[in-house]
Amino acid sequence: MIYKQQNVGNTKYALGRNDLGYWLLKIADRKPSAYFLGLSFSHYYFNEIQNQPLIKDGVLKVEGSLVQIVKVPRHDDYSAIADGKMFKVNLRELMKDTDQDGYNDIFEKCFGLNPDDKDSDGDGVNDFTDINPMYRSEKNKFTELYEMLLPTYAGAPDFKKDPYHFEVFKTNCDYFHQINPEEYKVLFIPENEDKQSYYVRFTDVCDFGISKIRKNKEFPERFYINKWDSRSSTDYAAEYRNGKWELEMIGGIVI
Ligand SMILES: [Ca+2]
Ligand SMILES: [Ca+2]
Ligand SMILES: [Ca+2]
Repeated sequence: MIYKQQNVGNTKYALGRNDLGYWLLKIADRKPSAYFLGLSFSHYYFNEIQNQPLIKDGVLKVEGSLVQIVKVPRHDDYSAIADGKMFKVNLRELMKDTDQDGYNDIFEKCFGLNPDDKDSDGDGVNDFTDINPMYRSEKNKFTELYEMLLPTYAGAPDFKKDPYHFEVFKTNCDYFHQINPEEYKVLFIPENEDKQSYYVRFTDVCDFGISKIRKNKEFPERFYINKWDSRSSTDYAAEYRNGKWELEMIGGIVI
């Protein structure tokens, strides 16, 4: 979603939002870049019509309200607690990219990447192009099980080419962390609140989840795993046979 666009000299700016939050988009010399604002959509609502210039004197100015999200099933409702606000963000602070990897410091801090290292997980691939920038990918049967259960988007745009599109999962599972997804970039949030950044603690950025893998004590080759999204939750029994996982749906609910 794009809010407002503005040209400043030869540079084009726009305010946008995706599943992670708000971004300032910039096109200079035909080169696009995006800077994460770090302002949670759980707390900040931006007016769809912006009457003032977006950029002025090195400051980004956004009109909106301070809100509180009231959760109702399937969608969020907003209730404003203060209307008619003007939010100001210093452009120099916003665009600061200490390690020059293409993600601004604010984004890296909000999502647990290293703002001082181009290659947060040390696998030789820079954060900006790494499909799983937080953890090194490993290949084993349990990471394979997670890869099989990842949500897919049939006929969707090629998210892999979009460095600003991520699926975010909340998990402490090492096997899940080590996936090498095919369709889109991934980020992981720690399960423990005290290890989460302020931003993700207060912003609902997870649309999907996959549980830890549970063992069956009597049948060591049988495992259980649960997958959920905003509308459903499915339980699977999984068995690894002849180098392949066989999944059996054993329960679930639709909301
Ligand atoms: Ca950076
Ligand atoms: Ca980095
Ligand atoms: Ca990397």
